[in-house]
Amino acid sequence: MKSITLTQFLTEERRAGYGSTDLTQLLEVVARACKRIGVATGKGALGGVLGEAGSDNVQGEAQKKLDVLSNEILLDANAWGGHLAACASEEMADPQPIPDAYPKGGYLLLFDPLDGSSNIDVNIAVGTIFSVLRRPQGHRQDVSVNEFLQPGTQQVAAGYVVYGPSTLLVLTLGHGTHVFTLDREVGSFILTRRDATIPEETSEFAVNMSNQRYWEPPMQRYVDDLLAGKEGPRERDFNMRWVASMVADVHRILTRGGIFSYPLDSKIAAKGGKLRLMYEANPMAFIVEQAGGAASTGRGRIMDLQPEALHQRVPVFLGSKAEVETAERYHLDA
Ligand code: FBP
Repeated sequence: MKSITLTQFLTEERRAGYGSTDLTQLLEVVARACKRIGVATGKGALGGVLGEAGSDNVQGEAQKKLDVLSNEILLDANAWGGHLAACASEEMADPQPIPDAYPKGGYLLLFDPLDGSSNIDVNIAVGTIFSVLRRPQGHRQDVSVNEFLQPGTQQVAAGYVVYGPSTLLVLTLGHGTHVFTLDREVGSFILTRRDATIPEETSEFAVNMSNQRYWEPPMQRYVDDLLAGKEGPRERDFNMRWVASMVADVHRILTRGGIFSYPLDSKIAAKGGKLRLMYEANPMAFIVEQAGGAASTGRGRIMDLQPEALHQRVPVFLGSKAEVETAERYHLDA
């Protein structure tokens, strides 16, 4: 099969009415930046990138050196291209406007520069997650944080990169979900799975079970019934997986089905959840829905949520459609 590069794929998508020249170039810049993050991640201790950075992010979490480095790589790469008006990141309290030295474009980029931070120092797959929005009509010169607070349905593109045994880019422009593998010799992302689809049914769930005693009663019942297996009301056995890197858990689900959940629990209730809506839940929801899956808070579609804050957190249930709907029923019928 003739190999299709990311550039060729985006050009064909554009001809099919998905995206624009600016969006194509923006996604190529993001992909190139992720190649650099992949190189830094791959160097590990040899690159001096392991361990803590000695600073906290806006969420009050200790930043890893790779969190800070990945954030800088994405900001630098996207500063001069002329496609963006501003970037927002898990590692920055406020959006960063494009420097006045460079032309501003019509798009807004949000990212989690290094997802799965707790796995960096133990050499388990980590990733980058990103989401692209258009600037609202009639916006003023200076970018305000309110311009970013658009529902997930307004995303024009979303993706994640997994830095694992191979480096994979998973992307949607609202016309299916597609997987690219980095050819490390050539340095190009090559299309290796077009129109990825998530099986409707699954017998595999992913959740941090150590939080069980803090979960709401509906979640307790839902997981109790999964664990009861074929002797229980679900009448079949379920397997469990938890990598603790959302990108890796979601990629497993994109590959063979499953349900990923980070539900509300009494430890994080005041924060509204663990995972961030704008640069974790929304982009993953867009990718999963475009692959035939579903993404819910447990009580409603994630992408229909009207964001109230840039670093807002939400409960997350995503993956195989029928299983996400089942999890929702446990919460809505409660
Ligand atoms: P960050 O690493 O970007 O902060 O992301 C949060 C995250 O690491 C997800 O990737 C993962 O699914 C979850 O937190 C793991 O949570 P826990 O440490 O409770 O298992």
